[in-house]
Amino acid sequence: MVLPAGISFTSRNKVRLPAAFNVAVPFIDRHVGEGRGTRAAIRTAHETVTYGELAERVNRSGNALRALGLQPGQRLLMVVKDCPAFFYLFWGAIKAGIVPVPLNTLLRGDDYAYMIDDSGCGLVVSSVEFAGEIGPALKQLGAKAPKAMTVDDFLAEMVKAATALAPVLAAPDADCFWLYSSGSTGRPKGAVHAQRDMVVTSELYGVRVLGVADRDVSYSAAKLFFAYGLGNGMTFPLWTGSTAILDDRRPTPDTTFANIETFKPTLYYGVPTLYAAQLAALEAGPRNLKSLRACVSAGEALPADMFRRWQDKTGTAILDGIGSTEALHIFIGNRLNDHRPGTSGRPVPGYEVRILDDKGKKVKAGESGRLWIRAESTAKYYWNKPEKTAETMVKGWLDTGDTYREDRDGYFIYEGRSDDLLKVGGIWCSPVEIENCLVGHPAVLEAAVVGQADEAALIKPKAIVVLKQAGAGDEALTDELMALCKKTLAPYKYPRWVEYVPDLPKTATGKIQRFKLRS
Ligand code: 3UK
Repeated sequence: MVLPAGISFTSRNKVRLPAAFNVAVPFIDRHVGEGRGTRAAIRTAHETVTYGELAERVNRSGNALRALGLQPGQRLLMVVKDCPAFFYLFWGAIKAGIVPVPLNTLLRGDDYAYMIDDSGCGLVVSSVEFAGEIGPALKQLGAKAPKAMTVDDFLAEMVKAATALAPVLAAPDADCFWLYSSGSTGRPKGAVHAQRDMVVTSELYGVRVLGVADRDVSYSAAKLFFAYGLGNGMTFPLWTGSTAILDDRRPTPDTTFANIETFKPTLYYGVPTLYAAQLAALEAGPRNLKSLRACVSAGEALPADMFRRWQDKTGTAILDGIGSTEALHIFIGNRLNDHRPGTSGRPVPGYEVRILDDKGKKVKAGESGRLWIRAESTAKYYWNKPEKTAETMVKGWLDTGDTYREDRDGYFIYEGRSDDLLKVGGIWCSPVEIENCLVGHPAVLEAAVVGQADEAALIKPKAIVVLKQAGAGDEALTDELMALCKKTLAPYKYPRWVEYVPDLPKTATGKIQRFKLRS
């Protein structure tokens, strides 16, 4: 695939872009000019959207956003399921100079209220399915609430809007879009990404590692709101003029296998928890996965045993790679012709990596330490969080918060988080948030949450609870605690096990020592 006009990469993998630039032009508009107007950009169970239609709808969307009062630089919050309107909103905003902020669609009203307020957005557009959480969030904000509408109402605005839109030009490192990322304590942080960041991930990982090209059909079970899904299911296909498959349902073994059989994708992107469920489902009988040339996994480490079982059953490798919201996509990954199960692979060319000890010195060969990376796709800063920014983004380097070791052959082995955060089904989960929910139950005095491996060797939250009345809780109480968490928090965060103890190990300053509970 030839790079778009005016864009190149140096021999050291640095991107060169025009000084006045809008990233919607190479991702959306150029395909029409290059003769791909009638090719499918998006396929769903209900419709196909061609590149020509996409370009026109992106223009209508940008015009509609401006007509709704959004100014260049203002934020558009999107709580949108995987559907073509996600593309229209995201790219329409960017082309009109507005900053789209896609949010995790699995969160609760309280989470949304925080992000709506923190972002200072001018408009919230959400799929009608999430009204039950967005409604209360807006109510909670009262007079501070911005304008809000459903995706369907927005589509109606688009119909009224003009079909031509000139791109608003900006510098390649100008703010372009945000993604929220969670921490172990405190609220989510808006990671601000620049115009050039999607160009960098699409070319360095999408094209040069995975070989994504115009004949590929990409299907990401990981949703578009996730930086991983955003790359897999939207930016890589659009960068290469190829096709993305979208499904708005919750991914299960049944829906994902049926989609692979129907749409015959060449690339499939999942997370370990889903691969585990798919492997269990494959015990019941084979499925036709012959269209796939590669499968990718990220979000949490893929156990080596799952790699082998998947290869035995399907004949296809799962390429594990580590990425992050701040890096935008995968920066260490396995390749089709170079992979080692149980590792995250080798650094993606264009991403510098180093493993540092407690004093900030490089560790000796083979020793573990904290992984830092440097590249042109990393977030510029966290919105409104100068201290977090200063801690995490230091002289162009990004602290991943992960502990890693490099083996003798240059493969990187994940050894856990440097903080207490958990990844559950590939999505962040803060132990503190779950603990705060558990102590909201009248019977609970204190709680600590740690990760524990399930039968597929994947981490899930476990609660260790001290009751107000001495003694152990019964099964009914355990059910109540699980139900409380499911109702109050994003449902994937509930503890899968509850253990009752007389007291918790604490530091002299009263901080729970979660590491003692893990062992
Ligand atoms: C962990 C992994 C071991 C690790 C993501 C691909 O997951 C993504 O972004 P998030 O911001 O989380 C980042 C953190 O998740 N992690 C991710 N992948 C792996 N740990 N092995 C892996 N393969 O702690 C990392 O710091 O939610 C993944 C592409 C884009 C992404 N945003």
